[in-house]
Amino acid sequence: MILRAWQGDITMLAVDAIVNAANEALLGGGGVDGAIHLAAGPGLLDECRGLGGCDTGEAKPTGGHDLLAHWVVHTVGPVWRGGGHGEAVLLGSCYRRSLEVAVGLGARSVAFPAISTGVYGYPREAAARIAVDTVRAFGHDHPGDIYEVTLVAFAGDDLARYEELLAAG
Ligand code: AR6
Repeated sequence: MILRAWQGDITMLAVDAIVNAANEALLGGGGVDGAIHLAAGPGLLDECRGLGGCDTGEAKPTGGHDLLAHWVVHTVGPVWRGGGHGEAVLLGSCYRRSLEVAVGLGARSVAFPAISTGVYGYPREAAARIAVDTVRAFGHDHPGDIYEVTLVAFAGDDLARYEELLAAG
């Protein structure tokens, strides 16, 4: 599996599946969730209404509607509450479950935003480590299932942080 980092707007990516950092209602929101719904068009919200929400650490798929991506995998990251409330396990679960769902769809390329690091307040450094470690572990455990995973950096020094972790191999 190729694991790479890229800086920009995830809604612009022509990959098989993009991951959405949603909330448990799965009915849209701000941040990357808002950007994805805006770019996908109202059909995405219509489809999300039928999903019945999603637990934190879990993931559910929809079509990509007007996006370039064929699918959106909606996952719900943990709200940061100081680190002693299972946040790291839940964040790792978001990455792993999103990849499992993507494989189930037949996706070969997947892009992730930095789940939980915006409104949900997860420290960016710790979150980047979990993202890289969890996706790498998935690639080792499921060789050949996914061709390429893109970690999308949007804010601040996320790109440099991802690149440092990827170089450390
Ligand atoms: N492309 C890529 N990354 C983005 C984009 C974009 N277009 N826009 C923002 N980011 P957040 P959370 C980055 O707040 O912390 C929503 O209201 C952003 O810089 O979108 O998981 C949901 O509905 C940050 O690094 O998601 C939930 O209620 C990362 O995406 C809640 O926010 C995640 O920030 C989820 O909070």
